[in-house]
Amino acid sequence: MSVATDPEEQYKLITKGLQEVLNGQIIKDVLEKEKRPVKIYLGTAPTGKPHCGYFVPMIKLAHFLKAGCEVTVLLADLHAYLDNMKAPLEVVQYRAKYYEYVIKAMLRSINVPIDKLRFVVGSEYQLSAQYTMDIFKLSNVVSQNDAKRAGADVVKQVANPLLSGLIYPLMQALDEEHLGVDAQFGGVDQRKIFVLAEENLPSVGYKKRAHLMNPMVPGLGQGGKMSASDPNSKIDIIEDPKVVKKKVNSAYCAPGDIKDNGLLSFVEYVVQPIQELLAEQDGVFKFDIDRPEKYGGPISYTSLDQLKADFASEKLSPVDFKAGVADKINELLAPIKAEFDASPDFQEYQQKGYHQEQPKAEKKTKKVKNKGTRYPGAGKPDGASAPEAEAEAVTAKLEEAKLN
Ligand code: STL
Repeated sequence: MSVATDPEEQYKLITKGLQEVLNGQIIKDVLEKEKRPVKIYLGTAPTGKPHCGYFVPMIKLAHFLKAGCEVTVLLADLHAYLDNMKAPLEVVQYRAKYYEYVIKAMLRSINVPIDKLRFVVGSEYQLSAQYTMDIFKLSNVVSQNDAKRAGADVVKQVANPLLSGLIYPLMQALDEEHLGVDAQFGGVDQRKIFVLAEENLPSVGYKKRAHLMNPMVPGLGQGGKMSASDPNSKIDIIEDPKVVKKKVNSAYCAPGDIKDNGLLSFVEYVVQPIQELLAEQDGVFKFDIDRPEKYGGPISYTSLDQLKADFASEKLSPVDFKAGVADKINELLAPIKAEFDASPDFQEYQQKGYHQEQPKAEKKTKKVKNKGTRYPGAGKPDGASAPEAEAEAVTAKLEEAKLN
């Protein structure tokens, strides 16, 4: 992979395909005036198993690295915990490791050199005295309302919201300073937190960062939905080829409909950009469908527009298109699966991180009256322990997981 050195070319690559850029001038100044690598980070909370949608941010990491940037991936373990305990402390360290292995394998699978890529686990610095003091400082300049609104698109919304949901956005803003970056990258769903960071870091003596936002790419369910309760709406990165076929076959894909079509979006936002990256040339596209002879034989597309046009006019049927997509996904996942199969560590992290994962059955919940602060445990998930014990357990469990 060749690395871009011309500031204009670098900036184009850094912002390629993004939906929105805030304060791009900060990046231009680093490239043109300071003439040093731009430092960018992507934060991810290691909760559920990474799925094929993960290729979308990975493609951007590839662009950043190709533009000579120093890229950090923050494995935000405490954020995963703060977000309604989406990842319990017992397993969050394993999930963080699993994410690291998956991300590295994904990048290697698309020929991206990862020597300039740094992984940081949040709890490594977010439990320091200085970071804690910064949360307190920020909590003195950000209103409860603003913190709540900032997290509205990111923090799971529940009937009786916990205080953790207000801390989450403050910490994300502080991560920019503590990771020492020039810019933060994420999906456009992060926008409100990004704006909170821009508006408030200067009030506690830190500089404002640039923000880079990817569009949201639809999943495989109807209306582009990806739902935790429907396992068919997401294809894991480590998935058996037969399961891939099954999930693709069950994806919503109405004949002639190119608007509400998650598979077509996948081709547009993942397959094509990866091909462009691998070929180091824009506009390349190759999509082959191994159609049986009795239905007309193999088809080969060299343009996404042609593929879309044929699907829209129903010249290309959902069945044939799905067969092509399933093959493509399996082709993309094969080298990643091979790394997984060859690495006992990779397997161990998956096993330990997700062994207790069970499909969330719709639980019948009793309507609990909001009893306010006189009842500190009210509305907490089952099994939550006393606050002091919980606090000690946090540090102990994180330490224990690190030692293992
Ligand atoms: C998710 C899903 C997602 C993004 C994130 C979490 C981001 C988390 C995060 C945490 C701390 C940071 C930055 C980002 O400093 O799409 O569950």
